[in-house]
Amino acid sequence: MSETHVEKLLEAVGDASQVLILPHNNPDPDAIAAAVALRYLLTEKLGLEAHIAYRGIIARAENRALVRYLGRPLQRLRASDLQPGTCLVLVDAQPGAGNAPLSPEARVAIVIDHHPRRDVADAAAFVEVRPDVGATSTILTEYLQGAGLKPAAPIATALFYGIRSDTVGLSRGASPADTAAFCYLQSQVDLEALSRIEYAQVPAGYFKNIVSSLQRARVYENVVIAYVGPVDYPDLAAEMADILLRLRGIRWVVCIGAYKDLLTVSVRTLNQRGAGQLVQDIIGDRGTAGGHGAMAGGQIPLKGEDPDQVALHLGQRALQQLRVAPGVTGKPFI
Ligand SMILES: [Mn+2]
Repeated sequence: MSETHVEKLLEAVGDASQVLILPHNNPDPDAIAAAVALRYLLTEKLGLEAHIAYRGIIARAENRALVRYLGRPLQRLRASDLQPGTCLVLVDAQPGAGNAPLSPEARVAIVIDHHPRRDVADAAAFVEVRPDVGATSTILTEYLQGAGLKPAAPIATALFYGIRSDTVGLSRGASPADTAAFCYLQSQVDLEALSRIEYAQVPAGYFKNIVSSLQRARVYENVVIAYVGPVDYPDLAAEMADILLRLRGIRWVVCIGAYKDLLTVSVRTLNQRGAGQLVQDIIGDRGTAGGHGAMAGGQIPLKGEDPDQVALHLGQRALQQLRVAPGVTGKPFI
């Protein structure tokens, strides 16, 4: 990445007195790492201290370990953070996306993301949306390189982990840019910290959720549909979907969890494409959906409906879309 490209990003900050960096809701390692790396870039190049704020919760054990390791750089977003004159930056998300922390009308100055491009992003002064890239952390690594900055171990470790988790170790949706960033960061990674993050201990409830997901999962040919029921935090359906995709003979997993008054849906496939489309097809206009070729997710607000009924309906829609014959009955596998 060229220095002039970095300059354009820095120019988009303009004369804002405050910069607020916002990852997507329930931020994952890629979003957290991208936010922290961008804050570092702005501090080094513009001498200003940006803040990072998020909506939702950081609950997954690995993500909690990551933010602990980084010195808790994220604060919960408060209404008072959104003062006029604040330069708003979205990372790993776009205006109008279901998991974006701002309304589509919010005046966002900078968007850096790798999800499929949305038109609303065009209103921002600086937009870098690269759906061909596997992680926003890759884009931020390129910015740091372009700016001639060598991040210290914590940021390098976070970016490395961001790329690794979003691309499942470069095996899903990774591009040559991801491989290049991954290799560049590798020598700067704090391996001990990385292992503490990746193998963070989990609460007992995690195993209870695994047991109930496995018991409730049903296999339809090469598709698993799992309605996990109530989950302790919204990311859990995604974690379970990752686990279930390892079942021999399976190419598609649709995992649904109920969190507060939301149903969260996670789709995983061994195919390199189709997950984002499937989650959009099954959710339709009842909620929001987004994602990539091999992994995608969405959510549906429950307006007093029975979560079990809605989940059942979503599962049936998924089977239809995946062309599983209507006569096929789901079988438990344990
Ligand atoms: Mn990402």
